Amino acid sequence: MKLTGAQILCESLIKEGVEVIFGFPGGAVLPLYDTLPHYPQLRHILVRHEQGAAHAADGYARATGKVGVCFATSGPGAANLVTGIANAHLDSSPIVAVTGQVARPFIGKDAFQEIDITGITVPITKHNYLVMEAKELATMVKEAFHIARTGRPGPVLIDIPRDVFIEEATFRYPEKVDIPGYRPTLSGHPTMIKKAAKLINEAQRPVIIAGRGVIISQAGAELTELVEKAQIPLITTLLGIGCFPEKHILSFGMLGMHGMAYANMAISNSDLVIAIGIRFDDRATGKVSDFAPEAKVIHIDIDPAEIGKNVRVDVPIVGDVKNVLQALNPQINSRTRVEWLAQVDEWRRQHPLLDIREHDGLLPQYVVRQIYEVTQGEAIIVTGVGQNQMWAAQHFWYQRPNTLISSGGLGTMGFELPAAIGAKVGRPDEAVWAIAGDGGFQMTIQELATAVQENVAVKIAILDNGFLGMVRQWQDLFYNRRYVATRLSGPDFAKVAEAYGMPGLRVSDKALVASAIQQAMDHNGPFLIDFVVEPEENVYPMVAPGAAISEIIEEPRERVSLKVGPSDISNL
Ligand SMILES: Cc1ncc(C[n+]2csc(CCOP(=O)(O)OP(=O)(O)O)c2C)c(N)n1
Repeated sequence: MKLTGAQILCESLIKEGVEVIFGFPGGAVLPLYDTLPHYPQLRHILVRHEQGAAHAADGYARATGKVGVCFATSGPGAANLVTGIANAHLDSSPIVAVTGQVARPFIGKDAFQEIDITGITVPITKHNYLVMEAKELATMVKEAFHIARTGRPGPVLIDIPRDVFIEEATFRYPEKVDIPGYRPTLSGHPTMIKKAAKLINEAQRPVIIAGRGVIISQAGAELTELVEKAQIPLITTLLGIGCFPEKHILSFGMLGMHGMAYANMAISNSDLVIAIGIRFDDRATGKVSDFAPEAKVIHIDIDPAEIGKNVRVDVPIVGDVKNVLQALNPQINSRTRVEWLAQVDEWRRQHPLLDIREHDGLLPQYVVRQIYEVTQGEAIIVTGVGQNQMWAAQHFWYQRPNTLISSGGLGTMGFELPAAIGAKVGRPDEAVWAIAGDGGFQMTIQELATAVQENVAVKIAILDNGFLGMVRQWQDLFYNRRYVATRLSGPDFAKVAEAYGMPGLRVSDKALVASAIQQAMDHNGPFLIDFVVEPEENVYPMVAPGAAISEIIEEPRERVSLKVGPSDISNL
């Protein structure tokens, strides 16, 4: 059967199970857009900026575990995807980005809207393709999806010249993929697994640090078995949050710069770190030479490039987390670790993170806590970057995988709204809340129009402190309170929401927070709340940049006077 390149692309996407595309048209992709109406199975969501398309595809991928897809035209359209592709790359999120390119005879001639997007995206994609013949397209799409979703997932870009969309070729979708040189190692080496089991069985003060690799590998059950059988405190990275129920008695929170003090102390005093599906990011490890100084390190990861990259490793295990844990768990002895757990628990009691000080004004932590209370923890939270991100991680208890969606590696302000739109499109059954800072929100604010036009019922909570809060916090703590370029004016976001066609509320009174959240939940459509919060609140605890994670700056004690805990916090 002969089809045009555009038809081949659409047929191939359907074969891959694609249902939604986030995109923005232009000249080079016009033949593709002209074909789309013939494929009603493919829902196209028109964003307002291509960065939004890439983030939405990323949010969709993280919320569903499927590959997210975005389209953009050549030149500026493709360039606008770059931040979103890099974001997906650093957080191992599987997306396929399709870009139009100028027609083949114009390539390399600085033609109108020509950029070398395959060149630009080499370091931020897992792989990319420039399709020079329509007959190659189906195989390339098949490979692209295979590469994006297997091994360590990540973004793949397919660049298609305008005339390739029009060229005809025989369509046959390949059954199988064969990419010599790309064979992710799935099973861990038995000798290494045996060594790891021995270390775990002999350890006196072990900790597990679990990351997004556990979520990607869907290894929650295997992780729980290991934690409970060996009675090991479980700590997560930011992106690992949700891989293990945070209300579980053996869950000891998040590590790192704004991690729980007791998690950082447990790691710093441990004799064995079992790192599972993590990449030892510097925000997690702090000063590497002082990281877990007394511990041996077992590192399980599917990407061999991660092993030994940042932290010395005693037992490397390259493989898919689920497979490795299935092989490891039977070799682990059931045992108790009364003293060690009592010690870690004692640190948890000495350094409670859950306190919110008594204050007449509206504290941002209080808003996050109220979202937790009103949703009863049943929501997907998509964060911006900065203080709002850390409070969302600290003051909400995540019980399920993929319920915290956050830009961890790249730290991309503006991720929250488009990624929340993607998450809600992928999981319409879930309540999806974007928790934003007023700075980051203004970077992709235009996607409010996308939510309205497509009636995507995201709920948006802006923690509006009138500052680029996290940067102001660094100026406060490390630059003698010289607030340069961090005071931020912004609009009344509730009015902006209304102008875009969705309801908006502006809340500065503590007493009205819960009812506003409830009102948003009850509304059948997108809804925005502009929470005008205390402008100079800081995130604690904090480890200063470059310091060891054991050097924890805690909230000044006199400010912590009232405990406002969620009703079920006694289960912790
Ligand atoms: C695109 C981008 N530019 C700059 C930064 C640096 N940065 C990190 S946090 C932050 C402040 C964020 O302010 P806001 O969005 O208001 O959130 P808050 O920290 O106040 O919660 C900045 C500027 C970034 N992470 N991303």
